[in-house]
Amino acid sequence: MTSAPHTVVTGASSGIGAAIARQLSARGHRLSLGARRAERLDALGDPTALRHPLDVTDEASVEAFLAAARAAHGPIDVLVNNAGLARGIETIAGADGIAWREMIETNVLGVLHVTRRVVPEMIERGTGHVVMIGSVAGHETYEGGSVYCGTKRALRSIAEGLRYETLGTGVRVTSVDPGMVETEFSLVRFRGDSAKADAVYRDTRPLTADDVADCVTFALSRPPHVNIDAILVMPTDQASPKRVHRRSP
Ligand code: NDP
Ligand code: 8X3
Repeated sequence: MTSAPHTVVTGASSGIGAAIARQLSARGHRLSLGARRAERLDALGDPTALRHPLDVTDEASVEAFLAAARAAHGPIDVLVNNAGLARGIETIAGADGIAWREMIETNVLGVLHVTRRVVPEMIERGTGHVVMIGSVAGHETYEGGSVYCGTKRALRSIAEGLRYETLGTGVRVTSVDPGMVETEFSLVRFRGDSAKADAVYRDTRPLTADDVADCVTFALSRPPHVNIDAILVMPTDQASPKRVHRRSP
């Protein structure tokens, strides 16, 4: 890997992806940033970064994004699979299946669409690092979250499989699995209902997007013979997805 790695971050228009982009920009990475709301990528303040529309659920969009990334900065050294979402808290019995498709297409197939187009050149070059942004939800399931949790559990399997498949090639695979992080995540989950979203973070102290970006930056900055397989990072006030300590206001 060169001293200025070419790093792709999916879903860099908000929250954790934006924080990762800012931290890696400060560390001199050459960035390719994608999201559907591409206009937001300008706000990250790195004029040298490629800022390009990306919908990870659309294979043509993934192809166009990666072609633009390679044209801008050459071969990809680091891929951060961050784009993802939860939609709703319906039970299996109460769901209509539309949100399931969106979550599975984004969080599982979206990651696969990007990863399968990037890993071959990493194997060929004998270097590269793939980072998955998983979740505590991939470790413990909760009512109303079975499909979201299932997508994040799938990511753990995909990371594990990729680690076996790239063993001996020099490619590294890391999963960063956070607990509650205050971002737009809950606003998206509750379809713009800010009262419900705010209640998730009420009277407690969630992680910040930068806390998660710190973990990514740490994993990426280890020497090439060190692979951080997984980091499960929680707020001190959270013991599991639904066990959150809240202080009296
Ligand atoms: P945000 O909603 O703030 O950010 C999500 C990002 O994903 C946005 O940049 C969004 O961009 C992007 N995204 C969503 N769908 C697509 C798509 N189809 N194609 C491209 N980009 C897409 O939430 P977070 O920052 O919190 O979420 C980032 C990751 O962290 C997700 O994978 C999430 O599951 C995970 N996570 C979040 C936790 C939390 O509590 N916040 C905890 C554990 C994990 P745009 O809409 O512009 O396309
Ligand atoms: C997001 C964390 O607990 O809302 O991945 O599922 S949780």
